[in-house]
Amino acid sequence: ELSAKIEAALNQQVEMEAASSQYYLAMASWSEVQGYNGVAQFLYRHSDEERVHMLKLLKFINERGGHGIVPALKQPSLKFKDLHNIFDQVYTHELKVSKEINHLVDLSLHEKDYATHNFMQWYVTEQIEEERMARHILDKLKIIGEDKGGLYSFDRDLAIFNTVD
Ligand code: OFO
Repeated sequence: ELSAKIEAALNQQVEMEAASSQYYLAMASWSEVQGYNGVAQFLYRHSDEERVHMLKLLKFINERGGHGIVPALKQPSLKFKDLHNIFDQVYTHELKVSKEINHLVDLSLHEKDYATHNFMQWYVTEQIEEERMARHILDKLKIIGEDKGGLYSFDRDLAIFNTVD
């Protein structure tokens, strides 16, 4: 059985994952309009993965006798300066998500909710991967700088860059 405190915290995380999905969807759409189809494919996939993260939490809440709340969503940023700007935002956002996940892990221990603590380990592992991926992409973009040929190859490579959800 979930305590009211844990249920509220889990629902907050539902909202964060849903917001992540929206952010990445807006980035995908912008990239597609700019002609970066590979980047767009990558971001559409990433947006879908965030929805899966959201659903997993929602179902866990319901399984444990709570009520998973479908959140209202704010409109995300629609315009971006360039790809550097997009992936800077992805990285910053993932760091923020990791912080929230850690907070939930902390809280579940504090509340002696070991089932939630155990469930959250999947997210801890996932965030290692999310941060690693965002850092890896930023490193590549740093090498490329403003080189047009580099950006062209980057876009092509991202179409098949695998993310693990
Ligand atoms: Fe849900 O992992 Fe990214 O935000």
